[in-house]
Amino acid sequence: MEIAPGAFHLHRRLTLEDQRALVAECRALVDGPVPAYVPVVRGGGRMHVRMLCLGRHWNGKTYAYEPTRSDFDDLPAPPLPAAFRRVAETLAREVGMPFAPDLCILNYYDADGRMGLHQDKDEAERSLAAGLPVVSLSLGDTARFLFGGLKRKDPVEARRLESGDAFVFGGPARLRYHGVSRIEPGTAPRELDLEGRFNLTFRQYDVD
Ligand SMILES: O=C(O)CCC(=O)C(=O)O
Repeated sequence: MEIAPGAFHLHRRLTLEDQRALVAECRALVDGPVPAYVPVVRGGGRMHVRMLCLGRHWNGKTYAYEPTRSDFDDLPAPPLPAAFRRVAETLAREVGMPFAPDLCILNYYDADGRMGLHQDKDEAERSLAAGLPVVSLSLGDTARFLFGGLKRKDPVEARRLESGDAFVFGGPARLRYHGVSRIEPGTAPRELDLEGRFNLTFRQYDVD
């Protein structure tokens, strides 16, 4: 399960029952009073996901975190649900990493969804230096997940992230490039009654 130092792929880690509960909460959130939206990033490109940040908002124009969505509608980021936080803490503990997540980026991918290779490096310097992990949960359709190195041009490994999988990268892997090249439509477990994919990435903005 440790695929590289500090990077763990926990295959089918969540039960279907847990997945169903998380999917119900994701659905309510993305279509709730502070809905998910398609960010337009620095340079003018539209992302290929619908995004909703919980706990803290990630601004796609400034690449900085902020309490309200000043790049879109000025609404406050909804709080991080306690149940989400507990799942992420448990997963980090399982792989031996300290973690007190206070924010989550929830992305919805439709059949054409994807995300270019990038590093998650907008959290506080101390959080990155401590190697506090990113904990990622996949729900619904399978994603072709790309996991590279610390430089953009490093070789990239493709992994299939299935519904219920967790992927944790911290310590020496915290700043590795990663992305999603495509979704495999129609692969979500029937029991979830979900077209597309939710991905939740939990982070801890700063050390305590
Ligand atoms: O959807 C995924 O598996 C990756 C998401 C991601 O890279 C991110 O939110 O920064």
